[in-house]
Amino acid sequence: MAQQQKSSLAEIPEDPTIVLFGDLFSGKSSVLKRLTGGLLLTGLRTLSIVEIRLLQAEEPLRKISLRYIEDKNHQPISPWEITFAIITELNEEEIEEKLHEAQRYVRNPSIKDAKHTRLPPDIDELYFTKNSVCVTISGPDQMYNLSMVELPGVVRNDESHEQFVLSLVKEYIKKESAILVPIFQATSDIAIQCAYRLAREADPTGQRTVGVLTKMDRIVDFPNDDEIHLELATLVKGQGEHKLVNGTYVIRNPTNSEIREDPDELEKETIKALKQISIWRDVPSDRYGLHNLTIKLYERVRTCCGLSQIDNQPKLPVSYESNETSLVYLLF
Ligand SMILES: Nc1nc2c(ncn2[C@@H]2O[C@H](COP(=O)(O)OP(=O)(O)O)[C@@H](O)[C@H]2O)c(=O)[nH]1
Ligand SMILES: [Mg+2]
Repeated sequence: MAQQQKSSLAEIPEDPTIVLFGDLFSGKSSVLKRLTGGLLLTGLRTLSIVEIRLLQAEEPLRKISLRYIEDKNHQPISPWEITFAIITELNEEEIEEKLHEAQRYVRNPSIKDAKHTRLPPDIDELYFTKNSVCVTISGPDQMYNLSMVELPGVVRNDESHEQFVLSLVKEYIKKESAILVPIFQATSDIAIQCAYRLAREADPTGQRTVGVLTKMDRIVDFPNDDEIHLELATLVKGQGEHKLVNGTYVIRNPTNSEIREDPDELEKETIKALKQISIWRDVPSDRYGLHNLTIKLYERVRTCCGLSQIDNQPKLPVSYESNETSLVYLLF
């Protein structure tokens, strides 16, 4: 009987999870920030797993919780989770501070009561960890339960960290409920970026994958470098060695010195310059920009939830304001 219960529970489909993965500094946090409409994410560090959960609930609530699945020796434990802070009423700076603290608490799993126990002054028990920080955004208008996860970036100068991150990414993206979002950066060779191989191994047909190509503004100034442009345009069309049937989306994020500028305007400028280059002219126009990426992800989420694409089309905003094109906006 107990066995039966277990197997029927295992069949309950998990909520769709959009998983962002790729090399360190490829632009994962920047893309996540824009997908969530600039939501409170300035306090993220590259070593942590951060999950944004959008949930249907009666009461509107925003909170940070800590999820522990391993101890200070990286040994698996029965997963447990605690609410760390209710952030509904906090301002951006306060949320950033809470996020910073939360990311340290999950690296100190011996602390059982994070709310009432101080952090060690400098050294954490774990340098990298599978324990994660979760930001929950819930409310009555939320149409789907959906998570977005940014996984730590892959670095190549530290083998134990590299192995850790690679196995972590594999664990997340093998699930049927995962929507794979490999983040490629235009500034280095696609074939050597780990995201390409990981996506191909976990999703050979490409059905669950929606690629993202960042930093095209850094390449657009070299229009005569045909080989590079051809490789990138082929990736965007989904016609590379790994056939990405959903394509790859050209996303241009602000640099650190452009934080105060409108990201959509910057993106439009880069796209305009790119379309001047002949190789890019036959790339479908719906492969450019955050707005189109959002629509594609929305489509994948609906498919994952078993909903048809025809009825109840996304209530897309007419304007091109960053907040209004965000996935959070679409899904609320
Ligand atoms: N020029 C340019 N810089 C970008 C772009 N996307 C991200 N960056 C910059 O690349 C750096 C790393 O970005 P981040 O999102 O933190 O990468 P992560 O480590 O993958 O999360 C930051 O300085 C960003 O401002 C882009 O499209 N163009
Ligand atoms: Mg990051």
